Amino acid sequence: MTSPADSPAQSAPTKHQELLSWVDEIAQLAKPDKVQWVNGSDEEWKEITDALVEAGTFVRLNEEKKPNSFWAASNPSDVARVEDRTYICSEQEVDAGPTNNWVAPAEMKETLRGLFDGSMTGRTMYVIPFCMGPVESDDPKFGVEITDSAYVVASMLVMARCGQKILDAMGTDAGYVKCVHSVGAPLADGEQDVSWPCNDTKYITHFPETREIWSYGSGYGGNALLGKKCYSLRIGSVIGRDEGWMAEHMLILKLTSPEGAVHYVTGAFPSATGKTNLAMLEPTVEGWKVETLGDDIAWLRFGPDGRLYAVNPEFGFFGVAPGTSYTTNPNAMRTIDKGNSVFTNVALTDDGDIWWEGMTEEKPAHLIDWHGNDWTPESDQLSSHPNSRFCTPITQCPVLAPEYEGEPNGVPISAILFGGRRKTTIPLVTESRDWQHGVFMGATVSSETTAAATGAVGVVRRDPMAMLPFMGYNVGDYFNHWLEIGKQADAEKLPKIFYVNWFRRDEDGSFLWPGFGDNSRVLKWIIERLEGNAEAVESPIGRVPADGALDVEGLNISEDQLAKASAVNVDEWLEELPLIDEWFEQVGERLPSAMRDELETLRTNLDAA
Ligand code: SAT
Ligand code: MN
Repeated sequence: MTSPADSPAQSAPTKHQELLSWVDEIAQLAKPDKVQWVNGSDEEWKEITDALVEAGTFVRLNEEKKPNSFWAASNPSDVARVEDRTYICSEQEVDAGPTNNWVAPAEMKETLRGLFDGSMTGRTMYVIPFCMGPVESDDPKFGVEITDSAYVVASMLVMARCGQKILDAMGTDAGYVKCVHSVGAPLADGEQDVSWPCNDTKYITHFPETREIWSYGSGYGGNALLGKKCYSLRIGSVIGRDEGWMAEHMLILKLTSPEGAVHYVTGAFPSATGKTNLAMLEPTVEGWKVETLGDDIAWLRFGPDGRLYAVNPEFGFFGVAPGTSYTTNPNAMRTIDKGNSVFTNVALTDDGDIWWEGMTEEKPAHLIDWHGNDWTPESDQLSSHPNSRFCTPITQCPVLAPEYEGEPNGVPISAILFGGRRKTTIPLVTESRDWQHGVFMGATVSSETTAAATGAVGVVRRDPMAMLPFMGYNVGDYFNHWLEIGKQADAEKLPKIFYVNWFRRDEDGSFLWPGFGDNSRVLKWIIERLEGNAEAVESPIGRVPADGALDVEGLNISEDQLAKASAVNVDEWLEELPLIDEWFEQVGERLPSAMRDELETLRTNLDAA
């Protein structure tokens, strides 16, 4: 530890001169009381979590229930990503595109310089070196996050590979993404801190050309853990565009058939639509095995054999807590039960454990809710915020595939799933005719909004590739990049693309498909399609399972229900066409013509049906 007065460089654990001078520059601006380099040791974890307990940010949980784990409650105004305060500051506005907020980089830097001037006064400025994925990979991508939040440090230590070993791997000159974060709550001399410092003014800003991230005013995960969405997707997608790979909002799973055939599948689903559940589902079909490699982010790069390989750049799960239970996601529960986790905005039980809506059928008789108030089952308020989160090490997951550590350059992908959350129209599963058609499916995914971002819940919006809030550049260019990727490989080496919807409803509002572990039945059909062992029929929107091709043995679903879940309803699709038209209008002039061609094909197919 050093004070800025005697320059952080003096005791810095690296000889990376450019990094040292950048850290110095930020310290000069933000004026923290001291600078601390995060080394990733157990002693450091203890020191930081002890300090968070001392400060009232963390409550240490019962060692027997959740060893080495902590409960935190945020400021009630700081509970989710703030998309309206999130900016892509490219030199040209058109490069940010119509779906992102934009401010010119020079102007935004000016604003940020004002906000960060003295913003860390009274606090420690932590420097967190981290790596996106295994540091042993052929092309490790580094980041360094500077933050004045110890909560962010603890969370980053769970979510990313951090510390001295990363700094050592960076050597004296490795490139890295500069990530600067402040909660924006300087402390005057002797001023008492609050348990969750933040600022009403928030800026989550990205500079794609200079590969920088600056975040101000929030302590919430997606706004403050800058290795998460900010780097892994927004800046990552730009690096991927420039280098010929893809950064996607996808889970990665490994499927093994009863015959022992192994396939790796990725899936893009909007935030809070069951990605974490699908990533580690317990299959209900006999003899199939599912293992996980990731629940949120996949970086897809071509391997020497011309196939696309997926790596999970993260090191933990940052999952939505409510609804997670031994019924819906037993493997997530087993992961968190091993401890070493941080829980934010859930409820605290009287015996020092945590609880949230849906964890158990029977509600505890008494809790401290996420506002810090007494709660009983009679209470008319939720005990936990709908976007409350568990933050837990992925290596504790009992179904983690050994390839997660064993294959630092990733696993070859056989299929890509796109999914939304739609009450109508979108059938249970549709196979694309080819890559371009699959890209069209992804480009037109729509979903009802969830609590993962601030704003209204349940509104249908287009969420292309589940990337709407995460694309670091123009959405039309992004679609074009997907098409270009398809041109770089032989068709038979490319993953096959499927469109799924677990959320279709009956007229009475009930879900038609049971979901959760039974989604393995859909995965089984997909794998059998890849291997040429399952029947499909052509429909106007793509190929759908032939009658009897989906394994529903032992499933309590009526034929009528199954038919409704899987139906291609031409009238509903005819209503969808103008919505897609409208969306493509919004994408604007950079929409690739191939996407319009696909829309015309769809129109023609529906007219003929
Ligand atoms: O943005 S977070 O990573 O905090 C959560 C999410 O929306 O997936
Ligand atoms: Mn996500």
